[in-house]
Amino acid sequence: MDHKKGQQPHKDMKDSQLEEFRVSDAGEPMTTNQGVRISEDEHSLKAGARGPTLMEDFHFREKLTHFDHERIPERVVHARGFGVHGYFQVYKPMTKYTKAKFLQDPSIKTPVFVRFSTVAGSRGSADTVRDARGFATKFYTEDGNFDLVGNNIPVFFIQDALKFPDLVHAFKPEPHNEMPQASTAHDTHWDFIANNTESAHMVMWTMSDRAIPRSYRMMEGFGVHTFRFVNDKGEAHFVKFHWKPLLGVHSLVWDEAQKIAGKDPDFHRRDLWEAIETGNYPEFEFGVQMIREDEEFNFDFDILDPTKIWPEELIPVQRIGKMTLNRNVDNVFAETEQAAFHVGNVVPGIDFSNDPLLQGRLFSYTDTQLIRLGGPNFHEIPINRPVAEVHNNQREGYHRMTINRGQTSYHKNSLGNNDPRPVSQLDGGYAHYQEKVEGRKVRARSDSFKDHYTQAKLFWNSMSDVEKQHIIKAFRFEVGKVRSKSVQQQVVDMFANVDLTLAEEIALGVGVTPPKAKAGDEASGTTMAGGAETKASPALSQLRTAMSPATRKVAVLAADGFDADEMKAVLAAFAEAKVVPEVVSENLGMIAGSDGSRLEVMHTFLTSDSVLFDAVYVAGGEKSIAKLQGIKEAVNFVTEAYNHFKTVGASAQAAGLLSGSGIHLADPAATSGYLTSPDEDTGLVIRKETEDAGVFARQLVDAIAMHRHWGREMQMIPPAKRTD
Ligand code: HDD
Repeated sequence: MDHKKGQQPHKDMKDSQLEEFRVSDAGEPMTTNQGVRISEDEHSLKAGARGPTLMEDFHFREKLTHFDHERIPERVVHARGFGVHGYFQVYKPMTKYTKAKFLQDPSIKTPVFVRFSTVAGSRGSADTVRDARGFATKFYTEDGNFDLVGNNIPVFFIQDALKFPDLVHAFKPEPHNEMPQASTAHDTHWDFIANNTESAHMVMWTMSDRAIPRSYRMMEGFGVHTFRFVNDKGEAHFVKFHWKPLLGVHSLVWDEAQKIAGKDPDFHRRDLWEAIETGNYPEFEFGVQMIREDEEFNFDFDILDPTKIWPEELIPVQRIGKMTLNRNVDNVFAETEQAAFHVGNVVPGIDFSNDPLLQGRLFSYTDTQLIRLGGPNFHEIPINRPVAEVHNNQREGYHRMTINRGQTSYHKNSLGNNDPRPVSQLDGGYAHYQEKVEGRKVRARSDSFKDHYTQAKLFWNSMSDVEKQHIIKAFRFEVGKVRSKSVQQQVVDMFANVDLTLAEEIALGVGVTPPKAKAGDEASGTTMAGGAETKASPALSQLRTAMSPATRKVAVLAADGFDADEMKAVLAAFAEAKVVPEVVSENLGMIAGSDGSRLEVMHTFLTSDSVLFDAVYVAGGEKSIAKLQGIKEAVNFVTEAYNHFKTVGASAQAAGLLSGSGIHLADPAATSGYLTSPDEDTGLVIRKETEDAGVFARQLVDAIAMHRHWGREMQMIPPAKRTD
């Protein structure tokens, strides 16, 4: 079970440790929890078939008692989440900076367990709500567990952990009526924001597309806080941790996200589950930004302030390793629900900084597990066990699994040979970094934390026009749902300190007075040196992210009589590019192509929906197209994909169907619809009569790789509102 001394961990080590706890019931007789075989499981024991149930029915009592206790308290935040296994490999030894063993040897595969989550919603809430996403990674290293408990947003709402309960009370459903679920679009949240202006920077991120990711596989992860790397000479560097998805950073659009919440509330977990089941393993590169100890005060932000990023252009992210997620859990409760992450789980070579938010988290995570997992032995639950051996004098408590042998359970002792004994740093003993600290005991915050707007502005300045439009709309939606005019006005006045146009647009949308204050005025808080207000950090825009068609889900709309040659060429191009096609038609079963070949239908227009796909391909073939054109849901399917800026591929034969969807091909006279020519739209891939099916298929794949075709959205925005 636990790995033997001197043996290095490998990626299967956690798996084999879990193996001891796995149970298969296949072919086994049913028993009670005492192992007594059960002969009957449908009728309780009664005095006569219509008589009272008897207390002595031990099977009934046990089954009901267990059922009554099957829930544990959900996480107070991040209640809804999904976990998967994988492994991590470093690219090159990081010995110069850290002695952490899992960051030394590129041949070692360290097992990991990752839990992705939303923050605000209950355990049964929808996946696609607007929210930050948790990105918590447990590395089962040779030196013990290292937990990186981060988010997909690199900053946080508050600077001091003492305010965390207030923040969470404000964004959770309001206490008097428990509404709304999994949403910050309500009065108390925005009242908190307007009265706690340190939140400005993170709010810019939560109102951006980052808060509606397309997939857990397509979002960045951030450790948020400043940590320390410490090498074997005791030298330290400040470090920030990053996860960079190889598929790039991609998002949903807001209308789509809301509809998916109803059509498939499990959208993100299904996406992750299916990707892993089909061998499309999500991959994330591990990045570090490092600052020398003597550079601590060289920046126009305080590196201890968790509401600040270290702009990548200033301090580059070095990619030092890669994580591959390749195994789904066997049982969600046993693994994901019982996983206990703790930002304080560090290994030699990794240490903390004095970030007051981080320091407060060090208390909260163990405390919360005590109530959730019912006692101090939660580290013995299979998913939480380190692969490193555990020896100490801790005994007893609820649900103790280990049977510790021997007479002594204290240190120091003579009766037990003074074992287990602390060891020196050379033997792997953890030694805290010896930072010199002095000060008065004060309840105060450093002046260097008082700039609340410069980086919020940096974020805004770094957005493309289309991203800015999304932010404006998100604010209008969220603040538009606030009932208090006073709170709405406060929000508008607050964000005037970030950008005046942004604030004016919000004011217009929610019907309050446009702000008078200008960004950069006194009211905007202390502006730090460096004139950062006008700067941009290009790395913050999603438009610069990696583009790939791989694992994109495409709805193939087809009916009997589809063009078999075209279909063959398209499916071959999809397979080569790892695009995932799924056939949608009127009924389940098989459909026949022009050459009699048969294709299985995976979804109908009732069981599926346009919002669940990344793109649509309307198969060629006059008969098939004519059939689809007569189905209202099929026409709507295409309309919606188009309106969500997705790739739409079709043959020119489908002009009638497309026109019903508001897409008019090469018809300069068209007055409705958004585009008149496919040439203007990178996402409209139309196969002309004579065009080779293979060429068409490759163009389709290229368009799918682009993810969205924002030119279409900019055309949809009335000219007066366009910022270009
Ligand atoms: Fe937290 C859970 C991330 C601030 C207290 N947090 C939790 C999880 C993630 C984060 C990803 C879910 C872990 C899992 O999947 O089980 N939290 C963050 C980040 C923060 C942050 C990135 C700011 C940088 N958290 C934070 C503060 C406190 C907490 C300031 C309290 C002082 N967080 C908790 C908690 C949770 C938690 C109450 C709830 C369930 C749990 O810990 O296990 O202790």
